[in-house]
Amino acid sequence: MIDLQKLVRDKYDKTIQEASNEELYYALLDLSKQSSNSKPNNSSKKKVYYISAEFLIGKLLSNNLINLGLYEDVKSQLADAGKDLIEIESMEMEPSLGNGGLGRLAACFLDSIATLGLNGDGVGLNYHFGLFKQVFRDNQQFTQPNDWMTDESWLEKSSKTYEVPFAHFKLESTLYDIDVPGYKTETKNRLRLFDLGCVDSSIIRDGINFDKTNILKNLTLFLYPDDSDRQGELLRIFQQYFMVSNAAQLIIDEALEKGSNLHDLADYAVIQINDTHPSLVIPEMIRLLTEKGINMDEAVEIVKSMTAYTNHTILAEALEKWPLDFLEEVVPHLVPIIQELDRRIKLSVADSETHIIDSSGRVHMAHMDIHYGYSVNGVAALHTDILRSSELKVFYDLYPEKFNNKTNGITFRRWLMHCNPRLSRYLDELLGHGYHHDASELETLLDIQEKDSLKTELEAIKTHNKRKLQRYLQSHQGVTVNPDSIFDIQIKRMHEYKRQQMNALYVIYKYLDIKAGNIPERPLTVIFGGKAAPAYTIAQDIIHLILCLSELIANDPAVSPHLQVVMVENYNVTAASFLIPAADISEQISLASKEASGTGNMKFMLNGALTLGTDDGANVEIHELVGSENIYIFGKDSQTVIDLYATESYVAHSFYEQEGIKPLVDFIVSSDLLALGNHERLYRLHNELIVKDWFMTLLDLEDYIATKEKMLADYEDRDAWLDKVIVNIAKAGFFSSDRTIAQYNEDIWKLS
Ligand code: 26V
Repeated sequence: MIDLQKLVRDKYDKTIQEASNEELYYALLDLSKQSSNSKPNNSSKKKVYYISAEFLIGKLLSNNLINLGLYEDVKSQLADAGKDLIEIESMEMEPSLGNGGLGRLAACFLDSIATLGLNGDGVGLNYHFGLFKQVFRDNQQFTQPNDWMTDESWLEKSSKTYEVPFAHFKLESTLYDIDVPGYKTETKNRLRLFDLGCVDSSIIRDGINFDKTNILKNLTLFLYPDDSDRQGELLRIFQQYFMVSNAAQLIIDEALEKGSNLHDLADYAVIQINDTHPSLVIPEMIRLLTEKGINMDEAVEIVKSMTAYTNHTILAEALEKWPLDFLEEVVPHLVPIIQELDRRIKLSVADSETHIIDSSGRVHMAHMDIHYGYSVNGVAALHTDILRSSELKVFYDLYPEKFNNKTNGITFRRWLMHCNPRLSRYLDELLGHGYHHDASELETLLDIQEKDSLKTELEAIKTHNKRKLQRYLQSHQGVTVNPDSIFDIQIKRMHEYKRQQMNALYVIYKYLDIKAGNIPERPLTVIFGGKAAPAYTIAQDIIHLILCLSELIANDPAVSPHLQVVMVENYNVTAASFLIPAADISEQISLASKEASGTGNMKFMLNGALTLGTDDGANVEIHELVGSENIYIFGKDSQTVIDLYATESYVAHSFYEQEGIKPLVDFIVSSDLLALGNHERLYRLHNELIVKDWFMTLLDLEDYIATKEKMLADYEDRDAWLDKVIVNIAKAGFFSSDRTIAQYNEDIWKLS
């Protein structure tokens, strides 16, 4: 039992009642840090280093309290003093050190690695402003720096520093650690974030612009600075090399401390490369080993036996290829090593598609990972199949044994226990605590006889969570939503392949239908959330369309009682934790074959929403697990889509001409919307959909609308709907990241 009164008195000379929420937050920060500090670091011999440019950890207070076993005690002591933990944790700044799924996955993985008692640290960069803060003005997205770092925080400065050599200067790094306590474990792991002392935020000008050439001042300022120009690309290479050189030095250091002679380095360390951003660790590790006296052939073999690569996308534009002369400019000492690695491949493999350096002198990072690592994995069964059969087929033919699938997962500590305490407590009462450690035990929910009270309770929990979201949206952006409506939610990065524009076309359909006199049985609230990359014009246009629709509908008294559109401003992990437990419908509507996995789909399912989705990414596995009667699948399948691309036979215009589709698309440039919006943006989006529509929105639109209408009708049979909800919660256990990490360990890392 902790003495919270004493803690607050010692720090602030106040009682809990007298202390402000901010003071209570800092007192609880101290408490959790002390508690995790008292645990030893995991010190077993072999360790996994999960290197990633992104760790979207979100706010940590509640999660750490849960993992440290302090949550209930703290919550009740606060409640006794009339304080609310939700309000106290709202004082914490969210470290947005990631873009979306890839970064959030890394954060879930750290939680699971620690929880399974495995020795593994995350290694990345300490971006001072992380991902930009999104604000809406004139129905458009604007960007501001997200100043998340405070004097007292989870970051602990360590005494480690390394020298990182660049072409014209050397930089000395500093290392910050964030403790990662597992769920009720004896030991802890860490997230190691490298930084640079001389970074200077005064170079930031309006919004998030800054001098991209001033590396000493900008290196760790922002996550993914805009790389649409040469300077931006060079900065990305500076960041990536800074990250991996530090990582490689740390790995060697820790192995030497444990008694490695470097020849046996692979017995001490395994590196998981999270997408290609950390790929330069391969030549850097070889460089460091040869510097320490190991010959090139052996260094290559050592690195090969300790490096594994995860692919997170099949989108060609996202596969990194750095021009060799850019690398020459930033890290000339790596160039001969990369050339040598390429030379060896060219000697043995004729197919130029597999070469590391292509005929235009560009270095294909993924190719280097596949040739010089021992494992290549995709992140969902369908994704891995597509890698094997098409995207990476030439490599699969060369190295079939390297390819494996690891279907993504999510940590139930954050995405159930923390974000949905009512549901989690109810499941505890019904099922006991076994599912906390073995999520597959959720399936026993299917055996519960008392289905009626179960349904009543699930309904009450959903309503409670809708009210909680209502309060959040009210305070967050002054929007009032109706908790008696159906909550239909699409939250993820803005991207054409994710097809938020298709959902917006549904909204237009519904708006016109209500205008035509078809009043729905129950109001519908369509909620979007997501940031668009600043250089991604069409994604900004889609946000603009959604915001204009939201305004149009809100101001139309004939429609607004029945339909509401909300675009959540600055969607982030915190917002997700309010949105997901409140959802009835989970929108997972990417063009089949394009979403590698998705992880939001898993979070919604676990929290009792039904999926409206295509057979894409992990939706395929959700579909298989819950059965066709418990999910709403629509649209063309991945093979059809792949064939359409191969034969170049998708013609958007022919779909546009269809009777049901043309009026919806044309509404984008109707006088109603043009009166509210920016003409250039709306016309550009309209034109894009008709003449290009690269991600085939119109192909699936009709089926999407019909399936959503069916879903809304089905919602009215509450008994049948809740049966489906129960199956979804019960089958969600497979998507625990504890399962994913156990598989990574079993097949790839082999830690004891
Ligand atoms: C990156 C870029 C960068 C350049 C512009 C276009 C573009 C488009 C997509 C990406 C994706 C980067 C990789 C990524 O975030 N993948 C996500 O990884 C998640 C975790 O495995 C997975 O659930 C998502 O399906 C996948 O999109």
